[in-house]
Amino acid sequence: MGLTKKRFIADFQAEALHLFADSLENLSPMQQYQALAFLVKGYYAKDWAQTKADYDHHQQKQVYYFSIEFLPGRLLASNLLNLGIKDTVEAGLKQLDIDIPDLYAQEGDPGLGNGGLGRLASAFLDSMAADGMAGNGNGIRYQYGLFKQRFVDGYQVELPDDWLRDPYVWETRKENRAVIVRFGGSVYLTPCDNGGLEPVYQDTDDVLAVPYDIAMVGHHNHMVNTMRLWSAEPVPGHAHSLAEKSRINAITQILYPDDSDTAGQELRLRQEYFFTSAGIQSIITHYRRFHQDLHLLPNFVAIHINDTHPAMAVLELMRVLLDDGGLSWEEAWQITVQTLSYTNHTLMAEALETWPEEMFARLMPRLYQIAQEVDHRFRQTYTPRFGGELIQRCAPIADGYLRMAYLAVIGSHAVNGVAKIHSELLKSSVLKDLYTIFPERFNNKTNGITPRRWVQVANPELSELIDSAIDTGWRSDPSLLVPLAAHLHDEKFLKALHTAKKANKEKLAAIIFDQLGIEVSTNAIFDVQIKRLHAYKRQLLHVFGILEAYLAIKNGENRPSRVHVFGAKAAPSYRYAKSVIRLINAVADLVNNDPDCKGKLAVAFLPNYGVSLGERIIPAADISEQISMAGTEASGTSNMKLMANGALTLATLDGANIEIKDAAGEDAMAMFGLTTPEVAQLKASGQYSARAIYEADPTLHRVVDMLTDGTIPGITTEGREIQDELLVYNDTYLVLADFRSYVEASHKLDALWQDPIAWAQAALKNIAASGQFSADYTVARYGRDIWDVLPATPVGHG
Ligand code: DL6
Repeated sequence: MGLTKKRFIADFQAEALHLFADSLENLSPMQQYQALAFLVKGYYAKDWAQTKADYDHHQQKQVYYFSIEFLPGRLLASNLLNLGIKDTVEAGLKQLDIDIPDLYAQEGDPGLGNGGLGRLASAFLDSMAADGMAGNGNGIRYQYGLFKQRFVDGYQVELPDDWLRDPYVWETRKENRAVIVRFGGSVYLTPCDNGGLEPVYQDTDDVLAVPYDIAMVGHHNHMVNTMRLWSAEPVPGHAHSLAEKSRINAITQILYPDDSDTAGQELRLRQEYFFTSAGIQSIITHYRRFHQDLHLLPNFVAIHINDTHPAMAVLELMRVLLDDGGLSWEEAWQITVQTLSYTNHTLMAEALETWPEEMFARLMPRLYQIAQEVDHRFRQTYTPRFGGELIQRCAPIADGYLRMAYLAVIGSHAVNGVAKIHSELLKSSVLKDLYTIFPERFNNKTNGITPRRWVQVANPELSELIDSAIDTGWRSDPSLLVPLAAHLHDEKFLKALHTAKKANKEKLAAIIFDQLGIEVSTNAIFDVQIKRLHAYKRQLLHVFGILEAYLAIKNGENRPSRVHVFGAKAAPSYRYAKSVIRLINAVADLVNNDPDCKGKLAVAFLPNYGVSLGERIIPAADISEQISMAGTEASGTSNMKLMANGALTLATLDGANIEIKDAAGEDAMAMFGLTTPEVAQLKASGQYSARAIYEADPTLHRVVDMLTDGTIPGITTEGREIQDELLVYNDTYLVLADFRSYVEASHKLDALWQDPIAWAQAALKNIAASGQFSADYTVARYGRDIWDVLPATPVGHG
């Protein structure tokens, strides 16, 4: 948009006056932020309305991305960037003498997700808008986001994340689009006029689903899509008791701080049905404003099931088509399968959702009837060809449970994993039987990230350097980063790369000092691991690497200086993960307070990791730790963000690390550890003995002993628990098996660090190859292969 600095300043002053009846300079930073955010909302409002009108007018096919989690991060800077007015606005703020970083920091960070899955969903919404695809998000407006993490005596303490305490400027309540979601009661079928059967509901618990819409602003294309988050409220005019009211409010009150099990089962199930039903109903209502014929639904609507949480979209869409649309089962089923698609994000058995039949039938009796019919027909259709045993293994209902991943595959025309290896493993393990039946449905869509946020907004130093070398085309088309590799032998450029990294390290060092009181040297290697705390991600292996270095330093060995930076939340009910947090903090205390380690080794565990903290850590990273046991991390996305910022990946051959290796080259990273087939073979052989490895490696022996011998003060209980997991329960995630090769790979990086030019070259190779992981290309591939929706904005050659 053609905005001048002068005009912006006048608009901003007028907005401040309008909102707060005062002049800008008298407002608090929070008020100034709100005035600016409201102003920006006004700048795109017309495009938002126009985009919706255009989609309706051209009857463009719409994608609805159903996800129980979204992690949009702060929106002010990214909206300004996408509108093309960031530089103008910042120049205006400067003229007004407003502290720009402080202003941005006023914005809350909506913690509406746990980790990678939620962030990916938000990246996809951002990219669909950038690509000019008609993409909508559909989720839950949790009143409390993921907990705020604090450390007290090294222990994780969870505080409520009351993110709506200050008004959330970006949302717009759409009361006129509210729908009713029905729970419980009973349902029976009765003959109706057209000779069929129609359901009659009795004694249902009705809940009003009220949508709050948030704009997803496209990059420089005047297109603005919508993320719709639903809030549960009592139905006006219904005589709800107080207890009923609080049960209704509870539906959208909290996000489950756990992505790996179904804690709080019944409420979680209610949440899933709530946002799925509200989404489907509103899609069909909108569709029916323009079309009579429901058979054409797949021509105009694609609904994507992000992990299994919205898998009951299969049943809910069937319900609406059968009961409200009056279609036959066969017609409704064909439409449903053509409309739906599903992404699996994990192979972990504990994360594959199942629901007890009794609970499901009690909460959603009509959906349960439909599920039984789906199950019955599935068995009837495929048993003759595939045999009863295979069908029993993969039917949607078995042994008293509904199996949501299986239901999602059976009710979708496309199923994908999120990295090449993960998609292959789906076919050979958890979804093997369904792959046998429906091979044509399976495909891979490797995850992607938003370089606009992770490079352009988070790392202006690097962005400007790239501009100076290859011009600005990469900002819209990150595949144009490839020619950066021409600077591989340009020493001036390599030095400038180092300087840009150093500037980001200075900023992170200031945050570390501010938050933890730890002084770190920015000449050190910044070695970063940022992700949910889970045993399979093996933060423990990283800790063991630190202890190995600690022992070496105590032994007088000279190593390049390293600062180990962690960011990780553990699910409150995940005891082992919390013990690892306690251990990391205890190791930090040990190392940071040991004079022998000064300037050589430091550990900083920054609390409350989330999108905004990620934006501070990632640009400063030299090493990206991606060290899950091979075959467990579906893809990972922090690996892509860190790579794009020039960090060298220290990794197992797991998830998207493999594709990063193929893109950047093996010499631009450090790979180690058992491969997925080796892990599988070792486990299957029954020959693995963690104790034998421990006995055979004196350094490892010493490291494992440190957990309980008092060297690391304050971890008596946790140290024992972790040691038992390794030596008594035989090390589920093969930490000891990979220890030696991990340490060797890490030493390889130490050696490379001694040659700053060689290091900068490796960093450059990563940056130049990172463009292919832009989510703009990922969603374009979803559009082409799955949704049948083409980008309206050219997206380059990713
Ligand atoms: O696909 C996004 C993200 C992947 O990058 C991670 O590898 C994967 O762990 C995560 N999966 C989940 C699902 N639940 N669990 N566990 O969050 O998805």
